[in-house]
Amino acid sequence: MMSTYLIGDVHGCFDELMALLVQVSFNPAHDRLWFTGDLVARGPASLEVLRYVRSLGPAAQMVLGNHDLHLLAVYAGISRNKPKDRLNDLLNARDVNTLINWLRRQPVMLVDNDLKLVMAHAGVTPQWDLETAQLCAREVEAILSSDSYPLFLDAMYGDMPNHWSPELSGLPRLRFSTNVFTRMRYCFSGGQLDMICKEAPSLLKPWFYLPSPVVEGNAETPGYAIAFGHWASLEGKGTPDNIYALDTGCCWGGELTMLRWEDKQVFTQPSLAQGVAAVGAE
Ligand SMILES: [Mn+2]
Repeated sequence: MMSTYLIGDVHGCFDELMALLVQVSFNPAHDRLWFTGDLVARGPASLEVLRYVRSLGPAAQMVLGNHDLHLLAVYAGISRNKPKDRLNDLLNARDVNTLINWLRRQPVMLVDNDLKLVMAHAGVTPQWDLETAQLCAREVEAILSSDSYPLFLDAMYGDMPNHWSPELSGLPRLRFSTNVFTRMRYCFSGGQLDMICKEAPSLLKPWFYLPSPVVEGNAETPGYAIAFGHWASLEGKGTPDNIYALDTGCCWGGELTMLRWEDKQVFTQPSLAQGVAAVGAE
């Protein structure tokens, strides 16, 4: 029987990923994996993780995270390669060009209409219904997979605009969408994104505490569940029904979490790294 496994931020923790897949006797001929993104950076084996996930072909799907986009920007010469990201093996690999070109063609949002399930690295803003989210995802994916993707990578950093409007266009629109899919944590009560605070001042709420048209559905569209990563300090807890936080900070000495969608059973693999620093925020 086929199973669908949703896996939180791997961040180069290849050994922990393998241990999780052994726990459930993962079989790429029958099962599928959905990754919340941030496959790379911080952990010891980003190169091995990318090679492995790519090698699975249609058995594995992922959404892009902020660290995946950062890797693309480093490779394009737009961002600086920081030693703490531990990307040198990957950047110097003989197949780096293949891996980068594969990575930039991955989506920022996955939708399964049978499972009624949506996945994005950071989440989906409550300012969007499913149709709008899919439109905005396709726009980001189109430019990232095109030849002009360095232009987009150069313009994607920045915190404004922080409020959705269908009138947004061009690079500001792409930047808003990218921030939603890959960086968002808190929103103001009107749904505007706050891109600065990692702690919660009183005016801010986690995005998933605001009513979401995606989760609630409407007369024409049923509600969908949302799975996301990105936010390790949640420790996978505190989200409403039908919203699943899957990043449990493996690269910070926490654990790698995997949710089997069909029966909602959770599998975890503690970090195998020795002497990892205290749990970080990203
Ligand atoms: Mn992450």
